[in-house]
Amino acid sequence: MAAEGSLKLLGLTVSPFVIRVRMALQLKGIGYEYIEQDLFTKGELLRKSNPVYMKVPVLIHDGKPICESLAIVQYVDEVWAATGPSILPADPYDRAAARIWAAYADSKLLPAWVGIMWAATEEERAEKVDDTLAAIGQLEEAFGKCSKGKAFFAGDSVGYLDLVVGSQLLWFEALQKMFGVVVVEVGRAPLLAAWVKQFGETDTAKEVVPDVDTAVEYLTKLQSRRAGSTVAQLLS
Ligand SMILES: N[C@@H](CCC(=O)N[C@@H](CS)C(=O)NCC(=O)O)C(=O)O
Repeated sequence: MAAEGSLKLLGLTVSPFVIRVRMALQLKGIGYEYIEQDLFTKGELLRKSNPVYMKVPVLIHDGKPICESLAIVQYVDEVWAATGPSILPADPYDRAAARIWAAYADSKLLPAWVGIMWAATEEERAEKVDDTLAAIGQLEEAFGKCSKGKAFFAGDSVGYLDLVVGSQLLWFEALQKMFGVVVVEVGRAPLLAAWVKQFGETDTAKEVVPDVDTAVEYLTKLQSRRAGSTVAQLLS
């Protein structure tokens, strides 16, 4: 296990990308120093650690920075393979499926719901809601296949795909609160609706995910500071 101080995480509390990394570290029971970043000013440490994208999360392990949340979660799983539960499935086919659906969740689902928040017109918002629900429909099917009848994407307990999709649930709540949009609706996605409930009750979610009001406040602040700008700096 990493000693305190040799593992640092540069993050933003409400970022789904950061949340999934914190969940991975929580699952493994690994201690780390968390350093919240101001993405409006971007400090020296972030610029130096992730000079290509200057985005969070960045994990700094013994002075070596690792960026991109999916790469970080896989890194954590490999480096601390002997600590805590495995995050990626052991079976190569299941592992490939989890990676494929994780890529889908980030490339299709996430931009769709981010689009709901930043839509310029009601028409555009309705389009983004449709895109989001279509992606949820795909993930409902994926859940059926991956979970094999169990409670989580990974089976009996939380794994890679649970973290990748689960890290976005905070914002689903925020979307409901701010725009009245129900992303995972029991009639359309019964398996995912049951999973959302189960996932929310895990220690992983309880210890890592902030209160929905934190997300709402952050978005409200962004909206006022970036009127007319795109979402690129928040979540892409
Ligand atoms: N693909 C990246 C995305 C990370 C990302 O977009 N982070 C946002 C916060 S949610 C960020 O740092 N934005 C700052 C910027 O775009 O300048 C990952 O998976 O880590």
